[in-house]
Amino acid sequence: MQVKAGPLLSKINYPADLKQYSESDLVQISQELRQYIIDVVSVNGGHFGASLGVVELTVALHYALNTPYDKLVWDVGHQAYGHKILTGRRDLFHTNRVYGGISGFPKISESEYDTFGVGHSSTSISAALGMAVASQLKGETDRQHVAVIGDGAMTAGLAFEGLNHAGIENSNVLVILNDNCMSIDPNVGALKEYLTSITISKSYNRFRDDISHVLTGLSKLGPNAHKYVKKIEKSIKGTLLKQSNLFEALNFRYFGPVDGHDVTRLAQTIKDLSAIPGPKLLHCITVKGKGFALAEKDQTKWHAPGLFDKITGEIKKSIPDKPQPPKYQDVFGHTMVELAEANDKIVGITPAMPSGSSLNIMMKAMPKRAFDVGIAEQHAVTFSAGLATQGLVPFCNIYSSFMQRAYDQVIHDVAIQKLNVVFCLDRAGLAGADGATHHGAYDIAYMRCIPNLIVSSPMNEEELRNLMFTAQQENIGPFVIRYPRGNGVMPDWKRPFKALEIGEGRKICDGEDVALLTIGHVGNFAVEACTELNSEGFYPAHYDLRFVKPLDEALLNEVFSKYKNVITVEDGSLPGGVGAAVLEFMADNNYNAQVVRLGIPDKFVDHGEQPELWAECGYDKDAIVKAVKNVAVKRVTDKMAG
Ligand SMILES: Cc1ncc(C[n+]2csc(CCOP(=O)(O)OP(=O)(O)O)c2C)c(N)n1
Repeated sequence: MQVKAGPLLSKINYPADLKQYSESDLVQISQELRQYIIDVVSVNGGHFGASLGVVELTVALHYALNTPYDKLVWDVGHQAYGHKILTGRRDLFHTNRVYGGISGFPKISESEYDTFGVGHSSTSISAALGMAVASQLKGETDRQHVAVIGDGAMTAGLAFEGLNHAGIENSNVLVILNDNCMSIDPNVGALKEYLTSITISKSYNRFRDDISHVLTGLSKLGPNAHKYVKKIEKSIKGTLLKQSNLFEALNFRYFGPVDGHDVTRLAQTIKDLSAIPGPKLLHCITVKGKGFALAEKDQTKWHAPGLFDKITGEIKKSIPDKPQPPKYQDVFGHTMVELAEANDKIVGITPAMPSGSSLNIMMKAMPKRAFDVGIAEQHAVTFSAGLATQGLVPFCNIYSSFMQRAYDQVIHDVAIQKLNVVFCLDRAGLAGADGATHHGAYDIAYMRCIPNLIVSSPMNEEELRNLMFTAQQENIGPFVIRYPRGNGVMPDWKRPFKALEIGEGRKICDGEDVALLTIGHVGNFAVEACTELNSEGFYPAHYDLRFVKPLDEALLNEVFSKYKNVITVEDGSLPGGVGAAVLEFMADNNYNAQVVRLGIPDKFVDHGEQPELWAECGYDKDAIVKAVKNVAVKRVTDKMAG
């Protein structure tokens, strides 16, 4: 649905149009931009609070900088809606995150203003530094390079790797720290406490005022003005900063904290900072959800609230007429508490996704035994490994795509040492509207090649519970359980626990001509497909592998002895996936069957609703029906003929 922009915003297609306005118009432009985001996101969905919080910063940046010549890099990119609207995509914004529409994150192929593709956090400083060093090598010394990074994203090791390097390269990098004290959930850790302390400290506020005073006058003083700033800074630095300011200690010049909602002052400050060479950090204080009262109040809920009524703030939820199956993540969350009540060795770990993973259920019930470690996937894995060396059983819950960050830790810290860490990979498979950066497409391929790992995937809620129960038993070794975003299939999911045999799959139904081999939730697509096929006279067999590693060899021997056609179905990449594992088994054991593999092809899949993407990739119910009909023989039974 197209939404009408306000009178000033409707004339801004690109930053050049924004620059036609005077500084005094920036407040109204910000208001109109904020309203436009509210209007569209309320009917279209998407991330919300983060973009509202940086409206003024976005306007100020595009007003003060010369984008796209100057390079503006957004961290994570979930806050870049205002940026998209001001850079040629206002009239496309209603297609944000929609199948075939624009991406919910900056994307190089979408616009020259999107300098770097994002979705995962904490890349902006390294990327901006790379651009800055390239400019230096090319002699483009007038070019600005700005990384906008949140206090949540700043907790990651990668951000510090970037700061550490930038501090010794004398290149033109401005890091804008967008400090709203929030990650998706409240931000955690000592860095957050440090940022709060410098924000409220009297000396820093005095320093801030001195600096802003000088900076405000700077543009009037002409090209040599930064010399004066240096002079003043120097006098303060010796006594106050170097010893006590983290960023100064890393050779950054620290400015702030400043009010991130004062658009005019921000624009002036950014202009002034452009005249100062070398690495700089501007500490902006903002409010996540700014300008939409409910979003300011419950910032976690309004991070990505879904559709809502923009007047009443009521979040729209369809009310089902019968009990619905739960989300897999909630089954994980509740089961954690149940298991941990019975086994005091169990602890829970999440890197900054308490509500996204539902570990918050355990954090509330057992605050001492569940840890949010910040956006720090590598640390989450090695921290879990450390816990496991001492006999604890850590359940480390990481979204499949974010686990890509911690691959070496899985191998080096957990698998080689055969430690009892349970990895619960949420959002495995195609994740939906977040798109290519967030699809959990590769975990089967990258996990199944690691020795000592058990890799599994439940077909439903009961199986998830049983896999979790199995994984926490003594000396089981490293154990991966992958499950998708969204709901399972069992409204009545809370069944008693049952230990499963490691590497044992199960037969769902016998059949003729062709066997379907599935792993995980997509097994339900096969069940639906079989129901439809049976009604049309096709009778495929169906097996749920349950384990990717070790594979159920007895089951596969049965399949290859009985069937000359095999169809594998997985919600993961075909290269290296379960189908590939089945082919390896077939070749290694001298079987000779026709194997068709359904799953995610060798390409990056864009955003859309999950069913749209399953259909695009060809492994939804219809695709399975089609694949079976291609190879199976139709039987006309008495029942059908009658
Ligand atoms: C590597 C990685 N881990 C986790 C996430 C999930 N995630 C998206 S936004 C976000 C919070 C970011 O907080 P912050 O940088 O402070 O930005 P804010 O939302 O507060 O504006 C998290 C944890 C991610 N995008 N990337």
